[in-house]
Amino acid sequence: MMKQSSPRRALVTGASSGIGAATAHRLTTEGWQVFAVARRAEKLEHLAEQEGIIPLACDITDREQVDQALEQVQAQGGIDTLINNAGGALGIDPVAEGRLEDWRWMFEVNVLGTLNMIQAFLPMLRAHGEGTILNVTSTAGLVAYEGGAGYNAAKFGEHALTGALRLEEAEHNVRVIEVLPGMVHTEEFSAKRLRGDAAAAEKVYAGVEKPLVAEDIAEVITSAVTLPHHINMDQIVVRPVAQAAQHKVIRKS
Ligand code: 8X3
Repeated sequence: MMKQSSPRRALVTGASSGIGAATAHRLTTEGWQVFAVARRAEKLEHLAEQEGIIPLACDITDREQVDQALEQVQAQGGIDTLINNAGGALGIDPVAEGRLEDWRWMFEVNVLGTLNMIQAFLPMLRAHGEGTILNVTSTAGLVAYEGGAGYNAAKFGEHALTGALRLEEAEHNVRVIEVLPGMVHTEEFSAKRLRGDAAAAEKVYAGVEKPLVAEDIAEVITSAVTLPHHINMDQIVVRPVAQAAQHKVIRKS
């Protein structure tokens, strides 16, 4: 069996911005080598300047592209850690009016894209001997809320996939970590969900003292994957103090 390689090597999806970009940066400052994956190559250019980051353009919803990414990673030494961060929400419609195309996109990127990555990279992680998979899901995968149904359904799905995977992979010594962020103020999450309405997106965080930022989640992810391999932080729910629960957010005007 191989031991943890030195330096550690990860692949991070959704790495062009937000939590993914912050995680790629944070890991490289800790001495890791990081394959930074995003759909469009031009969105990864700014990352390429950082030592230790290898940009890799790949649409995770396209299995052929994922298999090509696997080949490139294999050719460049492989990974011991897969961080499935790509995902997102689209729309805040009630179930009665939800748009099928939004639901489809959310299932594709949150559930099936994650599945593609796991299926492609599992043999490499098993062969390593001390592999790690970390899925960034959401508190939306634990509690449903009004206007959240499509995103809730997708994140409940990704949460379930993660739980089953942990049970299945323990015998292969692949640890499976789930990070479930609550309210995180990133430049893209709410803007995308609210179809580009920047003012409405800012209102999501209005009056919230110290909402979490991408770097906060990157810190949690880095801690979890840096712990000795026999320690599995299997579910980590991360919220700002001001968000005591999905339905209870303290706002100061
Ligand atoms: C984001 C958290 O509260 O918008 O995944 O569902 S929330």
